[in-house]
Amino acid sequence: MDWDTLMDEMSSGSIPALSRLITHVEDRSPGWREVMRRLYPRVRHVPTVGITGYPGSGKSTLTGQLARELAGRGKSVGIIAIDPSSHLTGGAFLGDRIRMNALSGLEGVYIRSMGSRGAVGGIHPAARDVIKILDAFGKDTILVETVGVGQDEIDVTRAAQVVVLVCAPGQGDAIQYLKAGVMEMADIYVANKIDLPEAEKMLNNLRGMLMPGESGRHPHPPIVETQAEKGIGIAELADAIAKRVATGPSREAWRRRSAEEDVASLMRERLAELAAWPGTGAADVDGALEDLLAGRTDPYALADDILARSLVRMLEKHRS
Ligand SMILES: Nc1nc2c(ncn2[C@@H]2O[C@H](COP(=O)(O)OP(=O)(O)OP(=O)(O)O)[C@@H](O)[C@H]2O)c(=O)[nH]1
Ligand SMILES: [Mg+2]
Repeated sequence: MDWDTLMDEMSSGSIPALSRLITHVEDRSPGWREVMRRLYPRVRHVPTVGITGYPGSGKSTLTGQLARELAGRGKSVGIIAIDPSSHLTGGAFLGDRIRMNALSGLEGVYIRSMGSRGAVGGIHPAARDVIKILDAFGKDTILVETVGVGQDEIDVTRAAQVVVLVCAPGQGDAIQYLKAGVMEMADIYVANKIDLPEAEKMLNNLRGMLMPGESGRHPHPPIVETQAEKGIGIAELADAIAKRVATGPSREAWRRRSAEEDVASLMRERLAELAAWPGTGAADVDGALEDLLAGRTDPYALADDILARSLVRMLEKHRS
C-alpha cells in the first residue's frame, strides 16, 4: 500500500484517491492508524449533521435535497450514508443510491456509503474517521444519514454536531422514537411528507411531545415542515441547521465532546480486538486454558491476566 502517494493525490484534490483512502481506512488496512495520525492536524472540525429517523421517513430524499441546497449556497458537501445492507445484496439501498445519484453531478458533493456495523456494533468506528477524512479533504459540511431507530441513532449523536430527526405521517413515530430514546436527542425535528393526509396529526403529536413541560428543554427545539420530494422546506432546514451551529454548544465545547468520543471510540476498538481472544488479534497466552481446566486458575483472574498481557503486547507491537 502506497499511502504516501494516495495522501499526496488526495491533498491535490483527487476524488479517486480520496475514495481509495477511505476504503483502506474503512477496511482497517495495515497502516491506517498512521495515516489518520498524519491527517488529523488537517481536520478543521467542520459542522457534521446527523440525519436520522424511522425507515422510509424520507431521510435520503431529504439528505439529497439538503446537499443540493448547501451546494447552491456555495458549500462543498460530503455525504456519508450508513448502509445496513452493504455486505448483503442491498435492496433498500439501491433506491437510495438512485436518489443520491441525482446529485452526483453537483459541484462539490461527494457521496460515500459504508456498512453500519463495526466490530463493537453501533455506528462503524471508521465512520468517525471518514468524517475526518472528508473534513481534511476540504468539505465544508458533512451529512451523515443513518438507518433505523436504535443504537445507531444514539451513536450518531456522538459523531454529529447537529442531529436532525426526520418524522413522517402514519408511522406510529412518536412512540417508537420515545422508546428508543432518540426523541430527546435531536436538535432539529423535521416533519416530512406534509403533503400526506395524516400530516396534521403528526405535527400535533410532535408539538405535544416537544412541549417545554414534557421534554424540559428550553428553548423548544425547532420543527421544520418539509416535502422533501418537492424540495419544499429545505431552505428553512438549512437555515435551522446554520442557526443551531451558530447558537448551539460552542465550537470549543463541540470539539471537546468530539475529542473525548474519538479517544473513547478508539479505545473501544482496541479492546474489541483483545476481546476476540482466543481468536486473532489477542495474545495467545500459552497454556492459559490448560491452567484453567486443571484448576490452577479461575476465569476471573485469567480474564484480567490475559487482558493485561495482551494489551501490553499489542501496544508494544504497534509502537515498534
Ligand atoms: N409523499 C411524500 N413522499 C415522500 C416525501 N419525501 C420522500 N418521500 C418518499 O418516501 C419514500 C422513502 O424515502 P427515502 O428518502 O428513501 O426514505 P429513507 O428514510 O431514506 O428510507 P430508508 O433509508 O429506507 O430508511 C420514497 O418513496 C420517497 O419518494 C414527501 O415529502 N412526500
Ligand atoms: Mg435512506
